[in-house]
Amino acid sequence: MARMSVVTLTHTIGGLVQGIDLAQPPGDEQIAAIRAAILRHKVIFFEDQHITATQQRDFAARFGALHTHPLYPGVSEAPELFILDNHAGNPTDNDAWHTDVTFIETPPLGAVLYAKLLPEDGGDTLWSNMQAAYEGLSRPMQNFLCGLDAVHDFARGFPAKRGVAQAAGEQKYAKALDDHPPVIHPVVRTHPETGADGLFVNYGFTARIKGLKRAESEALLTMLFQHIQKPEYQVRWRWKPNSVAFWDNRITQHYAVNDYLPHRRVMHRATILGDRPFSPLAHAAARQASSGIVGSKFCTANFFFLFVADIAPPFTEAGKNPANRAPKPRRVRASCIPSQLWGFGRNGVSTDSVQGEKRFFFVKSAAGRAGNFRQATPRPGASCRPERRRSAGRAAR
Ligand SMILES: O=C(O)CCC(=O)C(=O)O
Ligand SMILES: [Fe+2]
Repeated sequence: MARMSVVTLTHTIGGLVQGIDLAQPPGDEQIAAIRAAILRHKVIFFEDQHITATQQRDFAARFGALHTHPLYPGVSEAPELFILDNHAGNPTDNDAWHTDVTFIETPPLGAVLYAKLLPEDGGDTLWSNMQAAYEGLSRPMQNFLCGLDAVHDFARGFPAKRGVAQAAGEQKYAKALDDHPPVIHPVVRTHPETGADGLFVNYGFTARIKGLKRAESEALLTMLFQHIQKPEYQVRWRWKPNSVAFWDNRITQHYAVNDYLPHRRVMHRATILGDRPFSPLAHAAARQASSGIVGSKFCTANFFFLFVADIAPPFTEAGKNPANRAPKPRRVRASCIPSQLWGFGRNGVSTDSVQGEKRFFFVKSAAGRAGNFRQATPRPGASCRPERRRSAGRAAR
């Protein structure tokens, strides 16, 4: 079997993978190489791939559980895949910058998109690198953003009048709306595998920034939505029949160019579920807590008391197994943490994926009340990352 290699497409984002035939189920080593390529290039492309819907599904499933879209029509042989069939009667509605499916608690890790039928020209797709976009902001802006949360709303991305909502029919749409209340994600997300920070708000689904006045939120989001469109952060992919794109949805946004009507363009997408986004502040505190550093005993109003417990077996299974109904912490540590740590998951449960361990955070305010910690305001001058690392995500000058 040929060795896999990757041609860099831009300094910032995009790699063309060679030496892989996706019709031959890749072995563990190839999957690891593909994963590494995605982490490095953020979106990778494969050309001249002849795969069935089930092969596409099975390939994507090597990277995680698959998400079934609540609105788009599925492929009959593999209903987890959905069909984008665009033509004069159904123009694309993906001609806006977005990160996929951020309207759920655990937005996709990535997606595998396969070109089934292409117009003779046009129909390119652009991806933008959110690590580079974040690093392209000033340090004070970065520090401001990393203490914020945003509301992501299915109804913003899929209003009733949107083509896909209409095509889904009233009943399916009403159920999808009901099943997807707005969710909260940090504005800056630490990548769970690389540890890189990236912007995690998108025009498609981000409705507002929590805690800001409406005009402030709109102004800030408008600035960010514009900022991520800088060509320096992008790659533009010109599709050929049977090409595949595989992107890391945790650190990119994309845009489908709508310039080929009245011609037809058909794509199949497999979507791989990811984990709950966490902010750089939450991550820094998790690392500090897990390294056993105990903070000041005198928590101020701006700090909360943090207990970190390593529990075996996992808390989520405790209810199922009678032996584990009252899980006992093996180790409990306590620390004061900055109050802006509202990036922790709901119910005080967070996954520190970088360390590959599950940790559970029980957060109580210094005053002894269960923390309303999501609304705490950042300390002036608080910093996302006390010590800066040089990053591979920086845009070319
Ligand atoms: O059609 C495309 O090129 C991209 C569509 C899209 O946004 C997606 O598949 O997530
Ligand atoms: Fe998309």
